[in-house]
Amino acid sequence: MTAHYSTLTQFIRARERDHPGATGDFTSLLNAIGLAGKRISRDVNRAGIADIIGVTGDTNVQQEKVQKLDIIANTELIQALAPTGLVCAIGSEEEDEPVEVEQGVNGRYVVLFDPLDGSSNIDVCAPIGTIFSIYRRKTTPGSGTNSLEDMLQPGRDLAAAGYIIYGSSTMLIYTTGSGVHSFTLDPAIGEFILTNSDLKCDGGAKVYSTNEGNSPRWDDADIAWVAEMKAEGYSARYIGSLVGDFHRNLLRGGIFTYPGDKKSPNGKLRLLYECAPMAFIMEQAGGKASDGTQRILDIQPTALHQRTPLYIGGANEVERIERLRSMSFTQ
Ligand code: P6P
Repeated sequence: MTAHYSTLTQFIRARERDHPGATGDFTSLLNAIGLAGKRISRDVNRAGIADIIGVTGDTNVQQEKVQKLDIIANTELIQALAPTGLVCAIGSEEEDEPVEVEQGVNGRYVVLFDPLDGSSNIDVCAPIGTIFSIYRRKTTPGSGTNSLEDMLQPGRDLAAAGYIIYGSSTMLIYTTGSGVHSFTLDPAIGEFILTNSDLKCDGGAKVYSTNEGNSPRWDDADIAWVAEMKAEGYSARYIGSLVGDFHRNLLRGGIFTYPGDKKSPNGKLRLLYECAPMAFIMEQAGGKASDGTQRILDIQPTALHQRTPLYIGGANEVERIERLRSMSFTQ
């Protein structure tokens, strides 16, 4: 039997053929994101040489220092998506407000992304990534789009979500709700090659991933949960880059948490372009994602950059912390 060698485009086209009436729009969208991912991968891998490491001196709407590569990645994603004519508006961690896309006035999608999550880790060569959400437009084309209405949709309505991780290799992982598919970039030919057509989070690794440095500000449920993990022999693994921590747990099992605390009751991670896309992927891979009391995918967003506590990974671990948190509420 010949080896099944599928590029990202071949794989998506084959699956579009499974959906009668598919227009090929989705292939164009994901190819555009893949193109931006190839450019960002090239830039990240030569950052120290091309003098694009470091900060711009600005701070973004998140009050975080903006890295030069944050802006480069943000620009490359917008430059790749706009010409498709399929995207009416773009939401980005690096943009205070939605970006209306002139070429996409009749576009049927909105795309939100964190262009380079974990970018403060670039200078130490830790894995970083692009995280993206794709929603179907709710407003009528030509109706003077209200982009926020198109963007503030719960994760359960996502058309697709994915991430590109720039690590020891560059990988693109996405789901449209029919399983999780992973591709590895072959830089020699500039193609993302299929590596797993139905990725499952069933590795069973006893790993918990959280920033325990914040524990003095945690509530008793989070403190109790980590104590239980330690008592049961779980190992701690924390890169400090969501895409890196998430990808390890997706492949091997385990749980990642970024709880709310006394200083930041809603935690640090953003719902629309970090937590919801990762929750969609994790649920499709057989895991769970919660804010401690409800599914991440059921949260109705009210603001573009809103944050949420995040507990994501193996179903058993997430259910355990939800039980603990419900008990602490009754104490
Ligand atoms: P802390 C990176 O800045 C990021 O947004 C995520 O990628 C990562 O999971 C988190 O922040 C790390 O935050 O407070 O542990 O450094």
